[in-house]
Amino acid sequence: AETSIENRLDAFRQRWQGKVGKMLIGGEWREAESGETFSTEDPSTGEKLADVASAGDADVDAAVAAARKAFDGPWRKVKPDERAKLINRLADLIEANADELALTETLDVGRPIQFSRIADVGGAISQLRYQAGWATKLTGDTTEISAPGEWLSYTLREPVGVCGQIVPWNFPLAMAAGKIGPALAAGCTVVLKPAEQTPLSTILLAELALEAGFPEGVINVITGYGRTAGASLAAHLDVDKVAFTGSTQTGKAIIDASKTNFKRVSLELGGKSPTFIFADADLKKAIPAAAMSIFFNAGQVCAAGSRLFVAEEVADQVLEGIAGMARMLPVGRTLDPSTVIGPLVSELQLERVTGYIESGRKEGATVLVGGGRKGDGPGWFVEPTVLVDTEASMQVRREEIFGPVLCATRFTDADDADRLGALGNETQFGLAANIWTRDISMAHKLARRLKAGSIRVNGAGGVDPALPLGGFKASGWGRENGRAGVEAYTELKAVSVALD
Ligand code: TXE
Repeated sequence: AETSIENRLDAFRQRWQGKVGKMLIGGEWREAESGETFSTEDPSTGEKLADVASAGDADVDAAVAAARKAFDGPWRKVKPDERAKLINRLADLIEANADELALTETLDVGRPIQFSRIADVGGAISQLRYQAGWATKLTGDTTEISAPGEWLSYTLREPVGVCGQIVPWNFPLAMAAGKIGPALAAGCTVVLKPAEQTPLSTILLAELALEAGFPEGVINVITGYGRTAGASLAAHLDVDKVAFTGSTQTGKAIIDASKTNFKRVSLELGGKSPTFIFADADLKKAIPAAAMSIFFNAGQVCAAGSRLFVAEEVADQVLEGIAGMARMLPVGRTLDPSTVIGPLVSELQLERVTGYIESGRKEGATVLVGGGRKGDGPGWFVEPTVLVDTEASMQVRREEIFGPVLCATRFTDADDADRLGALGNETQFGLAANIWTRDISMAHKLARRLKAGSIRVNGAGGVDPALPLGGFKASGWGRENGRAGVEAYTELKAVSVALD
């Protein structure tokens, strides 16, 4: 049975108030060597939730050294089935602590309480259970080679080593699980850094990892700012791989920093994903899905459907339908169980998003619904917004807004798959796309033409750990999840033995 919200809030306050959230380094809980801290707030109210340690170079060094020691020592000897058991045990502990984790995510991220249990806690559990399975299933190949004589040639898949993992603030717990899961399954050790806006659930995750029985140093958590702790981790000479999810701009900084030692880099960056609704689509499904694709989590989703291309014949009906949802969806504080749309994560994000809406107005877009901040605080709420008459050249059509702002455009019958594909591909991004049509050939033709890592046809949904996730172009490097995701935590080695 779920404990009441009041009891859970009391427990939360007791857990965090007047204390400094510590970092897990080499199995020990530590404050920053400098003694510096920073605070995190509830985006619904602007109130401070907790202070946590602010890592500097010395702390990053210590965490990397601990991860190295574990990688070279005890973790090496842990067999695949034992790694799987540990990862599954962590998933079980997350399940057992679902109430606390869900409330923490609601308060720290600004996730409406009705979603945090399924999206955050459920997402983390499914990630870990899926990834645990890979620990016992990674294999190399044997191959005949063409050199003279008789040979035995085979490939070894080895863990890449010490991994720095940098996570953003929109889905901290689920993304942290999605990062550590494949790394641990492959036999790597990790130094994980949550975003400075949302460190709390990752600290809880570290506690549960200790309880699950991971050897010390296998999972290290450092909290801190991107420009200090994040940059230091990305540049560290003893980190073998950095896995990053966040903005395209910071992705570039990660690439630069990785040059110190040619560490492996995987990047899951921004998006500007299109939704196509054709005249023959099942509009009863397409309209709410298109609306939730951009309004869910107040648009703070990398794969959000932020550009809508709708067939002229049904455009009025679709736009009115989406606008109706924008007016009707309850926007409000995250602890209210009826809230569907919560706040943006910070005042800075509020300024960014309202700034984009203004720029759209200035460049000639029309606001069909919404159009600005909701209320005047406290809390960083933005009205679900639809901009129509948008042009490809507009900033709102080209850049990731990361707020509940949809840019809509009509297309006509004359637009064939080539032309629509080009429309979909008009931005620097290529993360995801949604297609709504009953014309199966058109759906498959368009899916081929779109430069996007994930495509959904006639259905909506979030991340599934079995499916590769990642982007074309400026949306990133590599794929997370699926086989490709776990293999990205391995090095491939070819061994040839002359048998003659
Ligand atoms: O992201 P950053 P921000 C996009 C979205 C949003 C914009 C800005 O468009 O409006 O980014 O958000 C760490 N070296 N996305 O500024 O900076 C930082 O501490 C190493 C899309 O919050 O990318 C945090 O842990 N690390 C995205 C993480 O990077 C650095 C989700 C993300 O922060 C660093 C989030 C540095 N130099 C934002 N600078 C998605 N793909 O879902 C920062 N960090």
